[in-house]
Amino acid sequence: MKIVAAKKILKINDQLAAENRSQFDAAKVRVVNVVGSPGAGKTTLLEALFAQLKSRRRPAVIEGDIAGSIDSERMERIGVPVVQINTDGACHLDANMIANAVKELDLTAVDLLAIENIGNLVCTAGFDLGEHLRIVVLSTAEGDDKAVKYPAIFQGSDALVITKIDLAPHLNFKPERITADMKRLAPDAPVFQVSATRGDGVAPLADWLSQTLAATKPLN
Ligand SMILES: Nc1nc2c(ncn2[C@@H]2O[C@H](COP(=O)(O)OP(=O)(O)OP(=O)(O)O)[C@@H](O)[C@H]2O)c(=O)[nH]1
Ligand SMILES: [Mg+2]
Repeated sequence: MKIVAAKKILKINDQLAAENRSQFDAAKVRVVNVVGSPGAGKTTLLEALFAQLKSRRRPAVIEGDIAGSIDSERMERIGVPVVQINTDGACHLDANMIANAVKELDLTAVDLLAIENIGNLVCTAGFDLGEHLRIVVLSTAEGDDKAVKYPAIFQGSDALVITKIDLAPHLNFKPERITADMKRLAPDAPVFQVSATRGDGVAPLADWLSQTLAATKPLN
């Protein structure tokens, strides 16, 4: 019997992620990995962010979905270059998928690459893609207890974006509860409260993202 240890697979992923990051650094492209549950509001947030950032950054997107190209079509509608990855069942993107998707992009025409990961709070936590920043998106509809129940994804993120804050009054969602949990798990990570559909809170997030990515030093 042959057993391939998960640790070995993760090690190979980490090596490929480091190669991706070197390629991004050489091309002066800054990369953000956007993670969160299905329907949390990742694509809507990216649409709102790009509207804010378009005068400052040249964005592109890699969209990860189990199937279909709905989110890529949304990006095409707002004029953002996009590559769709269909994982055909896998619950997260990995560094090899990103390496292949990047071949389809002209990195000389891009300085901000957003990767929308598969909607999942568990599998996405373990896989470095070669990004510079990871942002976890949590919508008010999911409940304010999620950082306690799914700590790894919050612990490994550089910022928490609470979305659908316009719905909070209907959902008994307490932003201060998840903010306290996030501070415990990732003390340096800022927490943003956003309504992407109304545009509330998007500007401070766009400013933070822009400044933080600009200040990010090559990691390899
Ligand atoms: N009220 C409200 N609705 C929102 C907000 N952001 C997103 N939505 C809605 O939430 C639903 C899901 O949004 P998406 O942006 O597609 O979510 P997603 O995380 O990209 O979903 P997947 O890619 O399928 O994982 C859509 O009906 C959006 O219109 C928000 O800030 N407020
Ligand atoms: Mg989406």
